[in-house]
Amino acid sequence: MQVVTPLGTSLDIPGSLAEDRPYFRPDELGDAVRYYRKEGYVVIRGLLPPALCDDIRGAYRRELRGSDTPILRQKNMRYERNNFDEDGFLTNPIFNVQDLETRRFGGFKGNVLSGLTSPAVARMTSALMGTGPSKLIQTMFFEAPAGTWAHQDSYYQDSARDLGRCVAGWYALEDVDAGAGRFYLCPGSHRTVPVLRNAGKLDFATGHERYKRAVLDTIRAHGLELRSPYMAKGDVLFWSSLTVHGSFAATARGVSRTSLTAHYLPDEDEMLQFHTRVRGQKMIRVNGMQVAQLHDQDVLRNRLVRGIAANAPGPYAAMRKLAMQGLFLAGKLRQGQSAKPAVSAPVLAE
Ligand SMILES: O=C(O)CCC(=O)C(=O)O
Ligand SMILES: [Fe+2]
Repeated sequence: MQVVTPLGTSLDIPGSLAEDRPYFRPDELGDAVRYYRKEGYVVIRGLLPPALCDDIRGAYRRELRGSDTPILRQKNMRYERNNFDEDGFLTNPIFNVQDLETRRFGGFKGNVLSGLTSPAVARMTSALMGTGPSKLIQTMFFEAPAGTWAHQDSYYQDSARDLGRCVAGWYALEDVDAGAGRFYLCPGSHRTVPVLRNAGKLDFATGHERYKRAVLDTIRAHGLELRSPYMAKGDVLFWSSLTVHGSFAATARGVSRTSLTAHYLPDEDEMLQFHTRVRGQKMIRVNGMQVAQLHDQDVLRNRLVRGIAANAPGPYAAMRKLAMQGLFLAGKLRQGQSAKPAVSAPVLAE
């Protein structure tokens, strides 16, 4: 099927399993790791049991879909109520499922975390990182096509030890139609392009739109390939925090791309946020894996913040923006106005 890329070009992407590379089964660990190191991503077919995918979607429909509780969202980091497109698919993806209030959303949260921390996943993420055990630091839930801009995850979060140590997974909870805004990545970009720093003209507080344009310019300048694997229910695509990726705009109607994404770090690494600060996180343990929480909604104080944020979104957003600008300004002052990144050169995954 032909889709339009963010460069305005047209691209043929596989519409079925038969049209794509076979990639790897969960037991082909060594080959999968070699592929990941070379290409900056790998697909593992059937890593999540299809029955669990159905359970997650069922719990979403039961607990979340009809709820009017404000929830933190991936697109704008605001507490919002659910929004749906004309086809009834959720358009504001959920940020950090692990922070959802257990009393309201316990079934959904439990099913999601059981998938994202399963022993099969833990084995894979730690093998891909080539370190010891891995921990889960961030999650998202999508239903409608998102059309996410091209980026390297490193710009938003990475390991404070070395850039590129963070591994993320895109979990298909259904067979994803080629017209439903499929996830894409640029193979090999973790090795061949530099890390675009969250600093100076491209910083998150004042230069986020410039950053998005700079990533597209980088894709053009390096002649990067865009690749969009076919994702069947239970397949997981892992990529490096240095690999350029995003998702296409929808080209068909009435199709969803129900999915989870999850970001992992080696257990002992701290999380670096915006290439600027080490972000401490509260850790819980699920399935033997450490899971980081940022805005745990089981804590009253966080629910009060949610109430303020949801009822006065304007002032809350303005406050957040100011805090963010302060963060980058403080960074620049520390570095003698040089806008030099807080970390040294990345260690590439190869
Ligand atoms: O699936 C998407 O639209 C983007 C997901 C993504 O970029 C991420 O989770 O890091
Ligand atoms: Fe991403």
